[in-house]
Amino acid sequence: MSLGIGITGAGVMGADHARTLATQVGGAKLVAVSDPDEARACEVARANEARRHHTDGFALIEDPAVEAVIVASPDHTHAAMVLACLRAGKPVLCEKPLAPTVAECRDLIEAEQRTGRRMIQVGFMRRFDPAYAAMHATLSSGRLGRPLLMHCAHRNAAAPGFFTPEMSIANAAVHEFDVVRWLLGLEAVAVTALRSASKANGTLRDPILLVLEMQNGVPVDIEIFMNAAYGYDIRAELVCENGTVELGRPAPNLVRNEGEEARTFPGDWRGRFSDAYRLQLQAWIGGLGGKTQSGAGALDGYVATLIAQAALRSLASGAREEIAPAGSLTR
Ligand code: ISE
Repeated sequence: MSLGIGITGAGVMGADHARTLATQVGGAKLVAVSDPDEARACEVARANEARRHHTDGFALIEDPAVEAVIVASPDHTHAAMVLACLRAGKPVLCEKPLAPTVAECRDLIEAEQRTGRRMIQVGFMRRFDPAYAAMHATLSSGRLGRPLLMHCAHRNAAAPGFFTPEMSIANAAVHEFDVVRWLLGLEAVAVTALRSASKANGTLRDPILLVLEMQNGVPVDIEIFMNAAYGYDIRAELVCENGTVELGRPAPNLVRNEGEEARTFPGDWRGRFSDAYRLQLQAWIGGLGGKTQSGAGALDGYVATLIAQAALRSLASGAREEIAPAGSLTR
């Protein structure tokens, strides 16, 4: 039987999820799309054979044809949309961040707990990326020994026009916060953020260097560069007692031409992480209806936002900021 899925937000990610759902994922069907821009909602719905569209995300959530929801509307709408899904009893896959503030994330965890079941998955799709999964498997095999430290870089060719300085951390670096916790199985205890002398690129003033201190004394450095100009480039190398494991490069082919050899970088994350998005959606749909659900949950969304808030404080203060333990909140 095919589950009816609704998507709130018909922007870059909403349209991408709609296409992946319509063409590459089994067991579910896109039935409705919402966007305040009606023409856009209608276009994404029609292109992916969904019969219904709405200009209001809450109307989509209430739509009886919608049995589960993907929230891909702007970050500041996430908390209200997810809460509406919980009230309507509809499972939700929410794009990251779960919500921009720790208080909103905490409210969502509590609201989910009141339903008595796991209803929220957060779109930290890197957990499903084959290269990150292979890195996880290598570390888990134990052959490299214990992890000692980790290097990460997160480079975009150019930040979208709507990007604010806070979003470099609250929207982009949250991917690293989540995947590092997931890979190492350790929590972050402190963060220090350093801004570079800065490339002349307006208000973002990037790149930013973050140093996360994880439990067990494992440091992780993360470069966030939203205007790296040359392409989308995600790097990670885990340094362990007996060796290292580094994330493979996404472009498999080497092109030789006019005295040079080159690999091509994807323009943005949709190309680099297309497998991850597909596998994430398939796993989410497969896990609905009471079966075991994989992927990041509400608590993971909360922790990522908790680290992001501490990193933003560090950026403002120039000081090392401690990260409060997730405390009594339970998975
Ligand atoms: C974007 O929102 C994403 O989710 C991408 O995965 C990330 O790499 C990019 O920096 C974000 O802006």
